[in-house]
Amino acid sequence: MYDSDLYSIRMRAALDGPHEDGGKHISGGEHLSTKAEMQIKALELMDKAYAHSRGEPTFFQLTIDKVDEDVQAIKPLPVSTFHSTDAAQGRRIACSLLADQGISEEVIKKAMNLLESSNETSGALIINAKTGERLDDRKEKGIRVSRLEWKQENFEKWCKQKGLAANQRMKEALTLATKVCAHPLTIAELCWSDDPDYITGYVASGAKGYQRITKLKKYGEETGGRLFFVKGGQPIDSYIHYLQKIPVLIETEENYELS
Ligand code: WAQ
Ligand code: MG
Repeated sequence: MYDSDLYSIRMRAALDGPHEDGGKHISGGEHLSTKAEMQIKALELMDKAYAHSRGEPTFFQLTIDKVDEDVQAIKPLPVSTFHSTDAAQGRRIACSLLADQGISEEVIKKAMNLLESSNETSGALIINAKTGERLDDRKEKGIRVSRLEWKQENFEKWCKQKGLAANQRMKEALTLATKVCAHPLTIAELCWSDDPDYITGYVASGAKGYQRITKLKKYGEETGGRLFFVKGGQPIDSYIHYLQKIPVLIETEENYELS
């Protein structure tokens, strides 16, 4: 199925010291790569960190791990777009899309408050969809989803077929949402960027796909993040293991190899 060794490349960058010493999160990024493409991917991550609208990092870390686990190939979630006139309307749309997944008004309100007040998280917060309680114990670090990739060429072809612009942000976010929503514990994801210059966000679910909302925050704001709403009453250790460790490639055709 997949005959080449794979490497997980992860990057994190912060301002005024590393995250663990209180530095401000600037940027993170992750790739799955063959050895041949490792340098290109590492350079992409450097570019991402050092040309960032949240500021110029003073700390940058790159970690490379050889991947031993078997790769799972999954189809991208279908994409739909909701046009909002401003952030307030966008949030109302997001609330109704989350309610479609059976999440109560009270839990959605709690969740919105969490994202509205969060500008220091570098990962996602895992939320019990029934109670709104946070299930991971990672404080402002959250859980970073890693080991995921969508080959650029396949992504561009797929966008053309679907009549979508091949937007890199969407590529990253749709890759992540597809991995997250492929797990049976995930009910939905809510995301908007913490970058002040990016205001489009989304609600994603296995049931309804990747639902973009064109304006989900005010231009210039640095609050944002990711919430994963999960079924309650289940241990989340293996869920976290899946998010961090199981390699996932987005497959759009029979041939989904990275090279
Ligand atoms: N795993 C977990 N959480 C993450 C990850 C990850 N790999 N990457 C980012 N986050 C969290 C983290 O808290 C960030 O601060 C926050 O999400 C926002 O990340 O047009 O660009 O990369 O369809 O700033 C969505 C819409 C864009 C794209 C989201 O998020 C579109 C975006 P950012
Ligand atoms: Mg960001």
